[in-house]
Amino acid sequence: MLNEIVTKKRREVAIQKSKRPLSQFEKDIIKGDSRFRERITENSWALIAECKLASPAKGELCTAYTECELAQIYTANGATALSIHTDKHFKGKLENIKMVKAVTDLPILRKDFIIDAYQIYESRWAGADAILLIAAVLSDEEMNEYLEVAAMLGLDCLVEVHTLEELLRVQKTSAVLVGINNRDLKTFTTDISNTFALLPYCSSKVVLISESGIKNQEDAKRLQEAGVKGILVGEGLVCAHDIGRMTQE
Ligand code: IGP
Repeated sequence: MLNEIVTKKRREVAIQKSKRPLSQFEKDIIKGDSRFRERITENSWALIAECKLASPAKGELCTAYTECELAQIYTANGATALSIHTDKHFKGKLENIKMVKAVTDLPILRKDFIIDAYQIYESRWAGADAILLIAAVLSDEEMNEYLEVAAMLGLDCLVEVHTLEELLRVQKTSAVLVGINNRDLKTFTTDISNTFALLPYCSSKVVLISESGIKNQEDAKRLQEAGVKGILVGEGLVCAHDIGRMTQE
């Protein structure tokens, strides 16, 4: 699944680059420091609430709300930051960042498969505060280059790992925000014990976020007690009976 998505993404980015070269919009990019990492570190516990309408594994997840409506509910109920999908496998598009930005003050993470520096410029242009970098699809050179480009533009990075090998690679870079993904992107199955298994290998220098498969308050509490700084939750919120209450809890 992951390879397929990344192959499509490379094609998509190549087309986009020829349709709208960076030189055409580079002057419109507003640099300046993002508040994403700061928001996460200044709080004792962080919830990155993901406005997730669909996923490749489960199809449609939410029909009752739009991304903007979800963003408003999460903001009103105390989320720390928001994650917005811009990849089409999740029913996302780049414009969603601008739309959501208009209805919230919370910092926004662009959720996509970043495989080209062009997408980092595009993220800043769209108003994202942070981008996701997935170690599984990037070489060490790419990771270092993208971290540098993002820093130059004033964007924060959440660098995602799923395996110990990826965690050790990422800890050799300048990454500070590290996400342990409980979802195996090859099979799309989730298991939060992945966070507990990798925790002993995490450097004290990184700020840890546990991502995916977090279903309820009990999962959140166990992760908090184990020492992670925050969680990234999509389905668990979007599929809750009372989204607002779940966000608060
Ligand atoms: C949210 P969940 O299980 O709470 O809906 O997961 C988020 O972690 C997940 O969407 C995600 C993801 C990714 C999706 C994390 N990393 C990389 C696509 C690509």
